Amino acid sequence: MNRTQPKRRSFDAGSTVTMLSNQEKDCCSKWSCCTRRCVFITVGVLLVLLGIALAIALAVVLALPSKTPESRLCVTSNNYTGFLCDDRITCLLPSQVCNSASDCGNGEDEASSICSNLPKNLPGYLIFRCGNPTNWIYSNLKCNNINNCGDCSDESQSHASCPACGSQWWTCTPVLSQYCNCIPISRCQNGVQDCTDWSDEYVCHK
Ligand SMILES: [Ca+2]
Ligand SMILES: [Ca+2]
Ligand SMILES: [Ca+2]
Repeated sequence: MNRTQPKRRSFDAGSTVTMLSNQEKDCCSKWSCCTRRCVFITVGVLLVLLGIALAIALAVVLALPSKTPESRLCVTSNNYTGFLCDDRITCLLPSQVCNSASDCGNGEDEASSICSNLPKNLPGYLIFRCGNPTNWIYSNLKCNNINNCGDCSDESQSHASCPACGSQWWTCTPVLSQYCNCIPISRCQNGVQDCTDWSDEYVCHK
Protein backbone atom coordinates (compact mmCIF):
# COMPACT_ATOMS: atom_id res chain seq x y z
CA MET A 1 0.00 0.00 0.00
CA ASN A 2 1.46 3.09 -1.16
CA ARG A 3 1.30 5.74 1.39
CA THR A 4 1.56 9.13 0.09
CA GLN A 5 3.79 11.31 2.11
CA PRO A 6 2.16 14.59 2.80
CA LYS A 7 3.83 17.27 0.84
CA ARG A 8 5.83 19.50 2.98
CA ARG A 9 5.82 23.09 2.26
CA SER A 10 9.24 23.96 0.95
CA PHE A 11 11.13 26.56 2.87
CA ASP A 12 13.42 28.74 0.81
CA ALA A 13 15.79 30.17 3.34
CA GLY A 14 17.55 32.29 0.77
CA SER A 15 14.44 34.08 -0.37
CA THR A 16 13.36 34.63 3.26
CA VAL A 17 16.66 36.29 4.13
CA THR A 18 16.42 38.39 1.01
CA MET A 19 12.91 39.37 1.92
CA LEU A 20 13.93 40.32 5.50
CA SER A 21 16.85 42.34 4.24
CA ASN A 22 14.61 44.29 1.96
CA GLN A 23 12.29 44.96 4.87
CA GLU A 24 15.18 46.13 6.95
CA LYS A 25 16.35 48.38 4.18
CA ASP A 26 12.94 49.93 4.09
CA CYS A 27 12.93 50.23 7.84
CA CYS A 28 16.20 52.09 7.84
CA SER A 29 14.45 55.00 6.20
CA LYS A 30 11.69 54.88 8.81
CA TRP A 31 12.96 55.46 12.34
CA SER A 32 9.77 54.25 13.90
CA CYS A 33 10.26 50.70 12.68
CA CYS A 34 14.05 50.63 12.76
CA THR A 35 15.43 47.30 13.86
CA ARG A 36 18.28 46.88 16.33
CA ARG A 37 20.53 45.77 13.51
CA CYS A 38 19.69 48.86 11.57
CA VAL A 39 20.58 51.04 14.57
CA PHE A 40 23.95 49.31 14.93
CA ILE A 41 24.74 49.83 11.26
CA THR A 42 23.78 53.49 11.41
CA VAL A 43 25.81 54.14 14.57
CA GLY A 44 28.75 52.25 13.09
CA VAL A 45 28.71 54.34 9.93
CA LEU A 46 28.51 57.54 11.96
CA LEU A 47 31.46 56.48 14.12
CA VAL A 48 33.53 55.71 11.03
CA LEU A 49 32.70 59.10 9.52
CA LEU A 50 33.53 60.82 12.82
CA GLY A 51 36.87 59.02 12.95
CA ILE A 52 37.71 60.11 9.39
CA ALA A 53 36.78 63.72 10.21
CA LEU A 54 38.96 63.71 13.34
CA ALA A 55 41.88 62.23 11.41
CA ILE A 56 41.58 64.95 8.74
CA ALA A 57 41.36 67.69 11.37
CA LEU A 58 44.42 66.33 13.18
CA ALA A 59 46.39 66.16 9.95
CA VAL A 60 45.49 69.78 9.13
CA VAL A 61 46.49 71.00 12.61
CA LEU A 62 49.83 69.17 12.49
CA ALA A 63 50.53 70.51 9.01
CA LEU A 64 50.04 74.13 10.04
CA PRO A 65 53.23 76.08 10.84
CA SER A 66 53.73 76.88 14.47
CA LYS A 67 52.54 80.36 15.38
CA THR A 68 55.07 80.58 18.16
CA PRO A 69 58.27 82.01 16.76
CA GLU A 70 61.31 79.96 17.44
CA SER A 71 63.44 81.46 20.18
CA ARG A 72 66.70 83.04 19.00
CA LEU A 73 67.95 83.98 22.43
CA CYS A 74 71.56 82.99 22.97
CA VAL A 75 74.61 84.09 24.94
CA THR A 76 77.65 85.46 23.13
CA SER A 77 81.22 84.51 23.97
CA ASN A 78 81.56 87.74 25.98
CA ASN A 79 78.36 87.04 27.95
CA TYR A 80 75.91 89.31 26.15
CA THR A 81 72.42 88.13 25.40
CA GLY A 82 72.44 87.76 21.63
CA PHE A 83 70.64 86.72 18.46
CA LEU A 84 70.91 83.09 17.30
CA CYS A 85 71.29 82.50 13.56
CA ASP A 86 69.56 79.71 11.64
CA ASP A 87 72.65 77.54 11.94
CA ARG A 88 71.84 77.38 15.69
CA ILE A 89 75.53 78.04 16.40
CA THR A 90 76.33 81.65 15.51
CA CYS A 91 75.31 84.06 18.27
CA LEU A 92 75.36 87.71 17.19
CA LEU A 93 75.67 90.77 19.39
CA PRO A 94 72.38 92.69 19.53
CA SER A 95 73.99 95.60 17.65
CA GLN A 96 74.70 93.25 14.74
CA VAL A 97 70.98 92.78 14.14
CA CYS A 98 69.32 95.14 11.64
CA ASN A 99 72.58 96.98 11.04
CA SER A 100 72.35 96.61 7.23
CA ALA A 101 75.09 93.99 7.22
CA SER A 102 74.31 90.32 6.74
CA ASP A 103 75.99 88.60 9.67
CA CYS A 104 74.03 85.32 9.67
CA GLY A 105 74.61 82.86 6.84
CA ASN A 106 71.12 83.32 5.44
CA GLY A 107 70.82 87.00 6.33
CA GLU A 108 68.10 86.28 8.88
CA ASP A 109 69.54 89.03 11.11
CA GLU A 110 68.39 91.56 8.50
CA ALA A 111 64.97 90.05 7.77
CA SER A 112 62.22 92.59 7.18
CA SER A 113 60.05 90.74 9.71
CA ILE A 114 62.25 92.08 12.53
CA CYS A 115 63.87 95.13 10.91
CA SER A 116 60.93 96.80 9.18
CA ASN A 117 59.64 98.66 12.22
CA LEU A 118 62.46 99.20 14.70
CA PRO A 119 62.52 98.52 17.52
CA LYS A 120 58.95 97.21 17.68
CA ASN A 121 59.63 93.94 15.88
CA LEU A 122 62.92 93.22 17.58
CA PRO A 123 62.93 90.72 20.45
CA GLY A 124 62.83 92.66 23.69
CA TYR A 125 66.09 91.17 24.97
CA LEU A 126 67.99 92.90 22.15
CA ILE A 127 67.09 96.45 23.14
CA PHE A 128 67.32 98.78 26.13
CA ARG A 129 64.94 101.68 26.71
CA CYS A 130 66.67 104.88 27.74
CA GLY A 131 65.47 107.26 30.46
CA ASN A 132 63.33 108.80 27.76
CA PRO A 133 61.45 105.65 26.73
CA THR A 134 61.06 106.83 23.16
CA ASN A 135 64.84 106.42 22.84
CA TRP A 136 66.40 102.98 22.70
CA ILE A 137 69.77 101.37 22.17
CA TYR A 138 70.94 97.82 21.61
CA SER A 139 71.22 96.06 24.93
CA ASN A 140 74.94 95.32 24.54
CA LEU A 141 75.61 99.09 24.59
CA LYS A 142 74.29 99.38 28.12
CA CYS A 143 76.92 99.80 30.83
CA ASN A 144 79.82 100.09 28.40
CA ASN A 145 80.85 103.50 29.83
CA ILE A 146 79.85 105.23 26.59
CA ASN A 147 76.94 107.64 26.49
CA ASN A 148 74.78 105.89 23.89
CA CYS A 149 71.41 107.18 25.10
CA GLY A 150 72.62 110.78 25.07
CA ASP A 151 71.45 111.40 28.62
CA CYS A 152 73.74 108.78 30.21
CA SER A 153 70.72 106.79 31.40
CA ASP A 154 72.31 103.69 29.85
CA GLU A 155 75.30 104.16 32.17
CA SER A 156 73.54 105.08 35.39
CA GLN A 157 73.32 102.84 38.40
CA SER A 158 69.72 103.80 39.10
CA HIS A 159 68.25 103.29 35.61
CA ALA A 160 70.53 100.71 34.04
CA SER A 161 71.94 99.08 37.19
CA CYS A 162 75.48 99.56 35.93
CA PRO A 163 78.41 98.57 38.13
CA ALA A 164 81.27 100.95 38.94
CA CYS A 165 83.77 101.79 36.22
CA GLY A 166 86.25 98.98 35.65
CA SER A 167 90.01 98.95 36.08
CA GLN A 168 90.63 100.35 32.62
CA TRP A 169 88.63 103.49 33.41
CA TRP A 170 89.26 106.59 35.53
CA THR A 171 86.30 107.78 37.56
CA CYS A 172 85.54 111.49 37.27
CA THR A 173 83.06 113.88 35.71
CA PRO A 174 84.07 113.86 32.05
CA VAL A 175 84.42 116.94 29.93
CA LEU A 176 83.30 115.15 26.80
CA SER A 177 79.64 114.19 26.56
CA GLN A 178 80.50 110.85 25.01
CA TYR A 179 81.44 109.62 28.49
CA CYS A 180 79.30 109.57 31.61
CA ASN A 181 81.02 108.54 34.84
CA CYS A 182 84.55 107.81 33.77
CA ILE A 183 87.05 108.11 30.97
CA PRO A 184 89.36 105.51 29.44
CA ILE A 185 92.54 105.31 31.47
CA SER A 186 94.46 105.77 28.23
CA ARG A 187 93.39 109.42 28.35
CA CYS A 188 95.22 110.05 31.64
CA GLN A 189 98.23 112.33 31.35
CA ASN A 190 97.82 112.80 27.63
CA GLY A 191 98.05 116.58 27.85
CA VAL A 192 94.33 117.05 27.25
CA GLN A 193 91.74 117.82 29.90
CA ASP A 194 89.18 115.01 30.05
CA CYS A 195 87.86 115.43 33.59
CA THR A 196 86.30 118.67 34.79
CA ASP A 197 88.60 118.62 37.84
CA TRP A 198 91.73 117.88 35.77
CA SER A 199 92.24 114.70 37.79
CA ASP A 200 93.02 112.83 34.59
CA GLU A 201 96.11 114.94 34.18
CA TYR A 202 97.24 115.41 37.80
CA VAL A 203 96.03 112.42 39.78
CA CYS A 204 95.44 109.52 37.42
CA HIS A 205 98.36 107.38 36.32
CA LYS A 206 98.22 104.98 33.40
CA1 LIG B 1 73.52 92.29 10.68
CA1 LIG C 1 76.44 102.90 26.78
CA1 LIG D 1 93.53 113.70 29.66
